[in-house]
Amino acid sequence: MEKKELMERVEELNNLLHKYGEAYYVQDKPLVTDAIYDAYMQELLTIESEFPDLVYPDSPTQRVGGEILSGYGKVTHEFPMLSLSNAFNEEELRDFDRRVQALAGDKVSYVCELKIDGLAISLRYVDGKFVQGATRGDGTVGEDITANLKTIRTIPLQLKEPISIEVRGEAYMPKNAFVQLNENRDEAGEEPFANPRNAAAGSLRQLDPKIAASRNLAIFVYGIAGDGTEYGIDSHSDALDYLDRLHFATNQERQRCATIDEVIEYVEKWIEIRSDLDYEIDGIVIKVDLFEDQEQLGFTARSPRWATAFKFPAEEVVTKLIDIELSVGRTGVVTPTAILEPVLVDGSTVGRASLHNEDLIKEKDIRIGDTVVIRKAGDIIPEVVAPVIEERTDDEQPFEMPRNCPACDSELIRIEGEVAVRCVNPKCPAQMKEAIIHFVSRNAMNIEGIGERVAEQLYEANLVHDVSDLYILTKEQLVELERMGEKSVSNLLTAIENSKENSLEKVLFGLGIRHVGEKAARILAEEFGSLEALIKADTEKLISIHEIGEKVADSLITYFANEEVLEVLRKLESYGLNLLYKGLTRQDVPADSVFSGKTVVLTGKLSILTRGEAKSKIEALGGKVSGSVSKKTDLVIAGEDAGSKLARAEELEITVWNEAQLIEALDKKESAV
Ligand code: 3B8
Repeated sequence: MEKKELMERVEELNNLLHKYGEAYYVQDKPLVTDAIYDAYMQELLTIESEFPDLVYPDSPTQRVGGEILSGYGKVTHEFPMLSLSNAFNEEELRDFDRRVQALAGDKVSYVCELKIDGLAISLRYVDGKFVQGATRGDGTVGEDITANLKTIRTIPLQLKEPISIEVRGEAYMPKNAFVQLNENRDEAGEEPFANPRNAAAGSLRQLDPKIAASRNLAIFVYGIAGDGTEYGIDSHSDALDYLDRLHFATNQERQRCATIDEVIEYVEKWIEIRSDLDYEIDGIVIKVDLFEDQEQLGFTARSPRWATAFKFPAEEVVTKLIDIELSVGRTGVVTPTAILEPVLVDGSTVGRASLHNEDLIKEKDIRIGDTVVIRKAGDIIPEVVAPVIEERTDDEQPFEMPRNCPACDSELIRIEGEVAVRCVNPKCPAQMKEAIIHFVSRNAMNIEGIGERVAEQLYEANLVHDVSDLYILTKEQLVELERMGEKSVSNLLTAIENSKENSLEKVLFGLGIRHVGEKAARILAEEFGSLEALIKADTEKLISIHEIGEKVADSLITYFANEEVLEVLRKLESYGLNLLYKGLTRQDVPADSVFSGKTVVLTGKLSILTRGEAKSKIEALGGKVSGSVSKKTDLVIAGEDAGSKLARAEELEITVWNEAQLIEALDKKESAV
C-alpha cells in the first residue's frame, strides 16, 4: 500500500474503532461482533507497529478498555466459559457414559464433584499475582468484578509459585450467611433475597466492594482454564490436587470413580445427604478424569463432551390453587397461569405457576380451588404437577378455556396439531402490548423507559398501534400519561431517537418474526446487509444460508408477504430508522481466504499474538477455531512448548504452522477485510 493510502486507512480505522468502542463500552450497545472489532484493532496495531509515525495520540490502541460510564468493564475470556450438559436420571447418566466410551474408549475413569449452586467465576493470575476476576457473562464476554472478588478471603491474592494461570470456580454464599443477611435486610426494611445464589450474585454485582466485603462470600475452585498440561499435570484429579497445593479452596467431597456404577452410587448418596451441607448444591458434576481422554471427546458448541451435570430432582411443595389467569402473548397464544397461595419452594416464594395449556389442565384434571403439588426446577418458572385428589371438597371448579380472547374478545383459534389456542386478531391489544415490549427490549432496540405499564398506556391512549408509532410520539402526548414526568419523557424520547441508529439485526429481532431469534436475526443481517435485500429474498435463497432452515425461511416469506407488515416497515424507514447492517456483511469477508471454511486449532504459547487475537483474526477471515485436534482439523498452529495436541496433529498428518506462518497468512488477507 502507498503511504497515502495507509494514512487514509489508519484514519478510517481510528474512526471506526472509536465509534464501535463507544457503542460497546459506553452505550453498552455493540454495533459489530467482537471478532470484527478485534480484526480492525489488530489491523491498526499491525500498521502502527510498522509505521510509528502513524500512531495518533488518541488512537484507540493507546488506551485499554475505553471510558466506562457506569458499571463494570468487560472481559473477553481467552477460553470461553461454557456450561454443562445435564442428566436428570440414572438412564441419562448411563447414556453419557456410553457416549464417552464410544469416543474415548472403555477405560475412562471419572471424577465426581458437588455442583455448587452459585456463580461461575474466572480468576486470572500473572506471575503469581491475582490480576483479574470475571463473571461468566454470555460465556465469551463477562464482567470484570476483580475488586469484589478480592474481598473473598479464600481467593489467594498471591500464589506460592510465580506462575501465570487462569482458574475457574463457583462463588457462593453459605446457608448461614444467607439466613443472617436476610434477617438483617428484613430488619432494615429491605427486600430479602430469594435464595443464596441470588444473594451471591447480587453481592458480587455491587459497585461498592465494601458491600461485597460485608457479605461473607466464599468460593470453590474446580478447574484450570485452557490446557492444563502446561502445568505438568495430566488429569482433572491431579489438577484439583495442584490447585490445593496452590492454596485455592477446592471442594473436598470429590471422588474418583472407575465406573458409571460408582458414579451413580455417589449421586444417590448425595441426594440423601445434600441438606446436611452448609452450602447449597443443585447436583453433581461428573468429569472424565484424564486430559488425554477429555481431548478426544472435545466440545460441542455449548459444553464439553467430557463432563455432565446430574441435576437433583426439584423440590415439590403443596399449596392451594386460587384461580387460573389467562394471558395473551406476543404471538397471540393464550396461556393459562395458576394463581397460588404463596409458598416457599427451594428457598423462594412462589405465587404463580405455569399450567402450560388447556389439554394439560384437562389431562391432570386440575380444578380451581384444588390443593396442588407444585415444583420448581432450576431457574424455570414453577409448574403445577398435579392436584391432590384426597383433599377435594367438591367445591372445586373445573376449568373451561374461553372461546374468545380475554383481551379483544375475538374468537380463539386452535390450530390443527397444536396444543396452543391463539388469538389471530392482528390488532389485539394484548399482542400489541407484548409486541411493543419485545421491540423495545434490551436485546432488541434497547429503548429504556417502556415497560409493561407504559406499553399498556401507550396503546390505551391510542398513541401506538404498531411499533412504528413509537417514532412519532411527541413530548406533549407523553406528559399526558400517568406517572410520566418531564424528565422521564425527555429520557424516553432520547432513547427512541438513539434507537434509530441501531444496526439491522436489532430491528429484525425486535419485529418479533416467528422463529427469528437473536441469532437468526444476526445471520440474516450479516448475509443480506439491508432489509430491502432480505425482503426480496425467496425461499431458495434463504435456505441456501447454512444456518437458516425451512421453518425460519417460511416464516420470513409469510411475514414479508403481509401488506400491513410492509406498511409498518415503510413507516419505520420514513421516520429515519436505519435498516442497514453496520458490521461486515458476509460478502465483505473474503470467501477465498486461506482460512475460509477451515477448522484451525491453536496450541502452545504464542509470542506475538495472544490466543484471543489469533482466534478472532482467523474467524474474521471465515475460519473456525476449535479446542481439540481431530480428523476434522485442517490446520494446527503450534506455538512454543506445544504438547499433546501437536503430537496428535502429527499422528493425523495434519498441516502444522508456526506463529510466523500464521501471521504471514493473516497479513496477506488482512488488507482484503
Ligand atoms: C467445564 C467444566 C463448565 C463447568 C465445568 O460446582 C465447563 O466444571 C462448570 F464447561 O460449570 N457449579 C463444578 C461446577 C461447575 C462447573 C464445573 N465444575 N464443580 C459447580
